[in-house]
Amino acid sequence: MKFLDQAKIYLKSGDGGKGCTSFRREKYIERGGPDGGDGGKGGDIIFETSKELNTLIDFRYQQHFKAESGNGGTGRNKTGAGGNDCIIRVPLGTQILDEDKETVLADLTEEYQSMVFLKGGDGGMGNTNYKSSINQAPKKSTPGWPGEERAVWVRLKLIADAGLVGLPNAGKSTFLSACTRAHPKIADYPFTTLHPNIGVVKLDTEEFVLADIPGLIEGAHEGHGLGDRFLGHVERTSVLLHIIDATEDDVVNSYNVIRKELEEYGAGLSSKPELIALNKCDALGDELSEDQANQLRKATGKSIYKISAVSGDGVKKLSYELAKIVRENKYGQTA
Ligand SMILES: Nc1nc2c(ncn2[C@@H]2O[C@H](COP(=O)(O)OP(=O)(O)OP(=O)(O)O)[C@@H](O)[C@H]2O)c(=O)[nH]1
Ligand SMILES: [Mg+2]
Repeated sequence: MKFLDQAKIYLKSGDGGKGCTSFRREKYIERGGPDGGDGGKGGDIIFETSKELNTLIDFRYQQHFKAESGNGGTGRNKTGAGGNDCIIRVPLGTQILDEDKETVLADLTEEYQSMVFLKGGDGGMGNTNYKSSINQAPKKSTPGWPGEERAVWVRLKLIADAGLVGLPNAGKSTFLSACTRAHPKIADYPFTTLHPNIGVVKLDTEEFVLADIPGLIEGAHEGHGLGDRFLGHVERTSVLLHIIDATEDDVVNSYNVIRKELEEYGAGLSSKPELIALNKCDALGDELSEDQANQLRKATGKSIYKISAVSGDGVKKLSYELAKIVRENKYGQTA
């Protein structure tokens, strides 16, 4: 699947149609009054969410969107036809940002959410509107109001319930493929994952969406590695699963590097509930992995889940723990 999570696009709503100047002309009726109709309204620019989409890739091929202009009014008091709206379909979790790339103008998080973003211009007035007791034959009509024009950024922040974080090569994508039907790229080198992947973890009676993002390294917030912009995709999750490679010499350092990046990124990531998994325990054997787990326990004061994403050991249990936190966070249920 191709993935694109931000794009700049140019929008223009339709101009209003011109009002018409016209006079009634019929046999035997001399000096028929004004009968110029109003112009039609220009089409709106509308954003609409669609569950079928999960990337903004379509914007790589089209950046300009224009709604139709309204038609001009005509004689016999006929109003011009309104211009067609331009409907732009976006995935759930899409934000519309101003050109500064910071000010959030709209946040489209719900299914079938539809939002008129730029209104089409109103149609101009036909001369019928200007008829008065002192002017029975006004020639005046007005042009339509212009549509609005604006450049914006669209940015996708995936809507997932749980997010995977960790250093490159820790086994995040392997974990995703172990508990969902997603098939992310997995390989024995850093930065295998270049864009987020999502999958649905299905348990007996519940399910949740898990997001896998590219690995972070020290200084990611300053642009090192792939940077930290993919962290946006786990901003809306209920819980983070921090995956640590047990075969690393200093697992506590691995943990701290990522925690620091989460803090630097902000957006509440460092205060989100976090579960810690020590992965690749199969490669170390029981004793050594217990040593590593102890180091982490001591340093963090938290439970450490020993797992192997390759053999599947401990993955189910951890999935249930994640589901529990998601449930509590989303629905406020503890049972
Ligand atoms: N022995 C062992 N190897 C593992 C385990 N989990 C992952 N690996 C291996 O570790 C390497 C990296 O795995 P990935 O899942 O691609 O790691 P990642 O964290 O997604 O890496 P990036 O996408 O680069 O951030 C691959 O060669 C995996 O086969 C595990 O539980 N045991
Ligand atoms: Mg990966």
